[in-house]
Amino acid sequence: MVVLSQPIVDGNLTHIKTCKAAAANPFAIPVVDLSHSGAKTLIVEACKELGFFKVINHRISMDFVTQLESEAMKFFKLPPPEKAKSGPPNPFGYGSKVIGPNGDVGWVEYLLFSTNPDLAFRNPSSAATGISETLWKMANEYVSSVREMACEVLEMIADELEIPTREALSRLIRNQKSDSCFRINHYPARPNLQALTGRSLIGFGEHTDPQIISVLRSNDASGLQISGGGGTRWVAVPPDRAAFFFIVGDSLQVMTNGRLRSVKHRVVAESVRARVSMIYFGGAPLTEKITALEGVMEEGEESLYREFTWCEYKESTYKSRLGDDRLSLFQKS
Ligand code: GA4
Repeated sequence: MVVLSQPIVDGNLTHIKTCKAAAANPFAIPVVDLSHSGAKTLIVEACKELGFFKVINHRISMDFVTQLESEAMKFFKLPPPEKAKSGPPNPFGYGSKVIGPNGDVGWVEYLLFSTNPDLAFRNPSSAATGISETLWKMANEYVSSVREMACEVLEMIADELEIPTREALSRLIRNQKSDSCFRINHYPARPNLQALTGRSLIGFGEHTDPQIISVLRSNDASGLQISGGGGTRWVAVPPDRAAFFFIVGDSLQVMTNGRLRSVKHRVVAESVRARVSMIYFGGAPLTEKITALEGVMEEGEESLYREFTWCEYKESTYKSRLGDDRLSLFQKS
């Protein structure tokens, strides 16, 4: 699908990219039943082929998740000046339309938190935050449960790849110093836009996640698309409010020397329903070397990437634009 930066007819939206309103190709997204004995094989297959899969039977209470979602919506319904008290997101806090520090924009507003050990904005200006105690508490509890599930999945990956230490990956995000974050995105509905222009707004532009693994959960509004067919087309991911979607990040690609692949994804804002998604990004501690794990390489296999720490990669990430190929800077030629 071709993305144009052509302006659309609406004063405050002219800077947001649009794409054809037509749906992306449907595609069978791999589904993993976490309680099934063959789960680890399916997970690794999906991570190799697509870098993406859906998890069911995960034991996380959906009532709790729905409550957290409505708490988050209470925040997003506050008047803009109230929400702005929790911003700007540099890098953590409330943000609206602006994504990251280098000029990316989208039809989205969000809360971005640092997660370790507890949720924080690490931004002194956001002391007078409009975020309720309940939202902080629930978001913290949510992150702990999702982190545990991510650890379980990372241990299955290590097992299946026959990495000698089962905790080689999970220890990185369980670590008190793990540099992880949590984001709640709200993509408001935009009822007249498609009728007016025949185009859809880009909510969150295409990118790969720099961390190890991301866990996404959304309400029933569509919009998430992943790059499929070796990067030749966009594939629509049907929403499922009861499931979690796992996204392989750049760090995991490096740690498996390219066996598992980070996947490009984006969100196209739906015109009729507002989309709310929550994403936990599991990252390594800043000083950790991001390099192929012991036991992953075949004899004589060369590392595809030069050695770097998560801190170096993160710094380079924050210098890049959302859609840049960040890993190519670390690839051996
Ligand atoms: C993409 C994945 C996560 O949402 C995120 C994003 C971060 C941000 O929103 O501040 C970045 C983006 C993400 C990659 C490139 C830089 C940094 C915006 C941006 C333009 C929190 C992350 O870790 O990297």
